[in-house]
Amino acid sequence: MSYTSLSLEDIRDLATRVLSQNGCDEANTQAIVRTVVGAERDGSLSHGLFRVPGYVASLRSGKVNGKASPKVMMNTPAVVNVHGDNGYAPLAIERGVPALVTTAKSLGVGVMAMTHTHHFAALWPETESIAAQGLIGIACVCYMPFVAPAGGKKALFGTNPISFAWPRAGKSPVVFDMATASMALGEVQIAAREGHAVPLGTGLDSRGELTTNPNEIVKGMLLPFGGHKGSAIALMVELLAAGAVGERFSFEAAEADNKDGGPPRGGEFMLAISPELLAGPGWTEHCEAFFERFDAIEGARLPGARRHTNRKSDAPRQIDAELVESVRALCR
Ligand code: NDP
Ligand code: PYC
Repeated sequence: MSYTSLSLEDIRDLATRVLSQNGCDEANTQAIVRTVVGAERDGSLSHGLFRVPGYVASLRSGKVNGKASPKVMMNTPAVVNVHGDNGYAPLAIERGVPALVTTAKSLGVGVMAMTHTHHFAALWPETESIAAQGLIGIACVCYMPFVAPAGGKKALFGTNPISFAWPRAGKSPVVFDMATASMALGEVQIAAREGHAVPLGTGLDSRGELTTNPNEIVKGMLLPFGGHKGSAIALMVELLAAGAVGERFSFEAAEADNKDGGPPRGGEFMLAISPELLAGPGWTEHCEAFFERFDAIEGARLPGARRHTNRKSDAPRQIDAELVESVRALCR
């Protein structure tokens, strides 16, 4: 493996050039770039520059609208509807979250139903932006069928990530952001690129046999995390991110997709909750006492802590050299 050293500014410049030269307007470019740079800064390697070739493929094929202007509507006082204008998700999220936050701060809870978007990023940017306003954030999306329900050997679920962020005064939020597949597809693809085996139980080959070879899993299917329990959560994500918001299930998204390598059209479900309005004053102290107990357990760490530690460093990031070359080659 060889690496290219890039500062966060270099990463921002490269991603900006590639996206703006391949059909994104300024607003969409900047929103996507924020997720790409944030991912590389935090060490979310499967959802930073790694995704840029896919973003470009769908701009070039015309599947995704690089000049999308997402519209925010309030269907009821508690429900924020965002129509993404067939663009990438980051701009739709950035436009919708302020209305969601206002709703949750006044009613105690708000739901956001996002449709007509293409999501190819991590979910922590949206849940962290909700937590930054003192609210609990939950988000999930579905994808294309890559995951077999527990007990089955046919993919139906997407890798279906779910993220949860808990606000903390003066501290980074507690955030988890995880595929409900045993591993995100991007992580399996990176293992294949780097020639690493993955743990047994991650997925099946195309004949439905367990394998540790990531190349075989990419041709076959992933399994949910945690057997039937993860499978139930992956099912819930399909129902929330497609059924509840009125967008495509993973299998419908795949059927409608042009297979250009970029993300299919889909929706996102988001929930914001005010602990202040639910629990009343004192919730912060109460929960911080819980986190103190957690931190006292040797060997345990809070989810999100690895990323938030990485975030403090402004040193150059070491990026796979072939990836950097392939992204540079997309500049016109
Ligand atoms: P991981 O399994 O790497 O991590 C999942 C979560 O567990 C993270 O919040 C992580 O925190 C936390 N965690 C990891 N190790 C520990 C530990 N030892 N103790 C406590 N917490 C821990 O993520 P995945 O591979 O499942 O997913 C990677 C990304 O892929 C996600 O950002 C997800 O949103 C994205 N994705 C996006 C999809 C899409 O359609 N847009 C589809 C599928 C996935 P930390 O980060 O601090 O390590
Ligand atoms: O890593 O599974 C994944 C994924 C799908 C869409 C974006 N990331």
